[in-house]
Amino acid sequence: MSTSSVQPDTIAAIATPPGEGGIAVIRLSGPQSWDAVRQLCRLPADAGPGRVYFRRLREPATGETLDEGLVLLFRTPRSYTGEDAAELQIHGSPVVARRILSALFVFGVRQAEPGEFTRRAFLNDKLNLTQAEAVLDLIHARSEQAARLATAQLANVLGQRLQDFYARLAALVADTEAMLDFPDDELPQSVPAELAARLQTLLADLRHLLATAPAGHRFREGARVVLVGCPNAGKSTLLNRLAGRDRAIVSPTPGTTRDTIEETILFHGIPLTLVDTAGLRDAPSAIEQEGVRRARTEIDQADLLLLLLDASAPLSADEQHLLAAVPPDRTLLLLNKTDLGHAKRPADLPDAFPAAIELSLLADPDLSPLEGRLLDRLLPPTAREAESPVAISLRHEQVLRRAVAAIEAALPCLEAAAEDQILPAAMSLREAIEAIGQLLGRNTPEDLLDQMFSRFCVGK
Ligand SMILES: Nc1nc2c(ncn2[C@@H]2O[C@H](COP(=O)(O)OP(=O)(O)OP(=O)(O)O)[C@@H](O)[C@H]2O)c(=O)[nH]1
Ligand SMILES: [Mg+2]
Repeated sequence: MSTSSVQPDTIAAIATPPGEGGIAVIRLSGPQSWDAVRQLCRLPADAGPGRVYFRRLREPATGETLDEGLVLLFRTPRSYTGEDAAELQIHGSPVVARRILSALFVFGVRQAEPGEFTRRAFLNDKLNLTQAEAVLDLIHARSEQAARLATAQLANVLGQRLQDFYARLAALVADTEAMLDFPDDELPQSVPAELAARLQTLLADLRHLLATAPAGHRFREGARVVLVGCPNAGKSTLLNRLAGRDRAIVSPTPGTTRDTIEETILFHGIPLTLVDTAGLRDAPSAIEQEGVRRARTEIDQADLLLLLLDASAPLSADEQHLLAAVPPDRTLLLLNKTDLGHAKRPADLPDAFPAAIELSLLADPDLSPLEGRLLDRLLPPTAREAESPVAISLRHEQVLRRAVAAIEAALPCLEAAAEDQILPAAMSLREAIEAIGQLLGRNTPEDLLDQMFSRFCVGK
């Protein structure tokens, strides 16, 4: 979707991660890319795509050999970006890769910005915006599920669905606006009713897609799960059990954990950052006080809190303070140490919280009741039912909600079948179509694109 008439310049970047490796890849895109590579590698004048060249790469000024490697050329539009492009596969030394990149700059090539290759692919219609976003998702995927979703989105599964919505909305706008041409009092009542019915079906389909948002968000972003409680409640024991290894020190001495300890696990395909914190109490030592301060910061940042209480002792003043300090809607209460007794029960805890889970981290071989509840909180069963190859991101969700609101505004106008309601209906439908178009990258504001592509790495 080229909006700019300015001839693009030629960009280059190291596409492989920094550090040593088997190979490093330098990619170029733009009108000068073949020329620059030809000069650097002394390629034959008739060199072109479809062949792989093994060449020496030489420093332009001195002729010194910088490395040897494979050279590939791509002709517009059959490249990732849609432009003339080239790829150099060299030895995986960061020093050599940087020297070769600098040598290319001599031939009028410049360093690429983050995401600039993918942005060019988007501008040249090689990818729509949902596919460009999928490239980013795929690179950052932290679980198989996230990678699978990104692959489907890259294959344009989401794009096709949105294109279908776009086409249906465009037809609805045209048919609604056609009604404006009817002379007064001659509007057939069946027409707006038929349009309203089509709009209802479209609305249901949009809502169906919206229902995939919680899963899309979780699998992409994961969740930060923070373990809190009084000293000795069993927080570090829980971290170790969920992580499946002895990550944190466990001891009968209250105040063992002083700093926050993080461990990342995959939980049903969701990347979870588990955070063990210092036990919360009126801390006796300065070090422990700092730990308590950090624990409080973690409480604010958590997606979900697991608050551990000692089931074998009556509710203490510290525990009461804690219950008052955590947000019930983001907290799961655990009554641990049931092997030592039941001095308190779920019914003794404030009603504002969902029912507490009774368990013994020491004696229970199986934590599946806790894991089941944890999964329900992270990914509600309704979100799991909506399992589909597509799961939308936060950006998609926000824009789709705008489209849904606009359609909801248009519907009663059409259902009223009154002549003076047709124009407002058409205007609302145009708002909806604009929102769907924005998801696909049609008329997407420049600053939004900047924001999106700046999240890519250099070289992608
Ligand atoms: N009997 C019993 N002991 C437990 C249970 N869970 C943990 N413990 C013991 O309780 C003690 C404290 O456990 P930790 O996991 O270190 O507790 P913590 O909440 O991390 O404590 P701090 O780091 O001091 O805040 C250890 O001796 C654990 O073995 C349980 O279910 N039953
Ligand atoms: Mg601890």
